[in-house]
Amino acid sequence: MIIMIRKEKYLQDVDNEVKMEMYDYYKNNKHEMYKLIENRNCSIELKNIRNRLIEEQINILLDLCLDKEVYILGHNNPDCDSIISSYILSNILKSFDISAHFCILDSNYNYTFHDKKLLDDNFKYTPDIVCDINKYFILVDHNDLQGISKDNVIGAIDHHIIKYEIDNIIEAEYASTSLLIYDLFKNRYKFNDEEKYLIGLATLSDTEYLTSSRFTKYDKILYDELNLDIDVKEYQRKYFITTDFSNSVDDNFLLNKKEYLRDGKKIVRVLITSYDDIKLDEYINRAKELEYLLIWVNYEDNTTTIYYNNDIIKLNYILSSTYLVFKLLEDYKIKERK
Ligand SMILES: [Mn+2]
Repeated sequence: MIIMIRKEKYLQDVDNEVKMEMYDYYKNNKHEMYKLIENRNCSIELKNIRNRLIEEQINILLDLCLDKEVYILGHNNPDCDSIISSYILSNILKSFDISAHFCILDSNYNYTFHDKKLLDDNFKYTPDIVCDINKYFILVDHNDLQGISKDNVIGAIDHHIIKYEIDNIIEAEYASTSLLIYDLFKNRYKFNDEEKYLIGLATLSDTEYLTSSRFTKYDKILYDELNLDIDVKEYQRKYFITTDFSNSVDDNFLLNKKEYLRDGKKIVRVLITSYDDIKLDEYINRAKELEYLLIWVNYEDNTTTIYYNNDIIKLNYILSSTYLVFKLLEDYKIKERK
């Protein structure tokens, strides 16, 4: 197959007015560079360097795609953000004359039940189903290999913690990968209204409908830029799936638990989401018996209750990220000791 490339279509000039010495430091320390790119909140001094590094990373990624047939892949059990970011990125690459496919793998890639209705109602495209993984992939919304050979992965665009399994990663703390892709490419690609709508939906889904702490003021600026005509509360009522309390407590513990390793210690956390606190005590008692960490989020009152190690912590805001709950527990312990 012959693929025609017009490189000038995407290449952008990078800002030359950065402090070369500092720039070289990051350029020569990939680990440090990724960490700088990750942090949207970096100092003003570093902002230009960060921007330049990001633009260069995009150029590197696009360069690597030029002579290849590229498959854009989200994580397994894909959610709205995985599916939409792979779809959108494939459109962007195609606009640069890159042969790109938005895809899923043939096993373990059913849409997650959380987002199935949201996708079924709003997303009309079908991904390519890939059986043979001997292809070139760009990963979106995750950055671990999940069985794919490192040599077959060109790069990744993601908003989760970097696992350092692959090269050429653009990872930053955005509300959704879709919103990150929008920000990365908005000067190079003209997003149409439908694409903006889909990016909005992925962002709603990844932020519990704009209520989670993951949705920062920077994300809000970008989200507003999409200029969507969406009644968020209505979408939340329609599509946001909270814990099904017709299940037994133990079934819900099983369905909503995840294991974490923290300072060498295994912690099992259960995340329960609800519109009231009626069954809260029952769940706390069970978490106590099992010695689990329980995070209970009430989306009606916008409150969070955390049970861990015989302590109950009540928050007057939503904190559903387990990672942030760990940080909160650690801070709380330090304050206790003082
Ligand atoms: Mn995501």
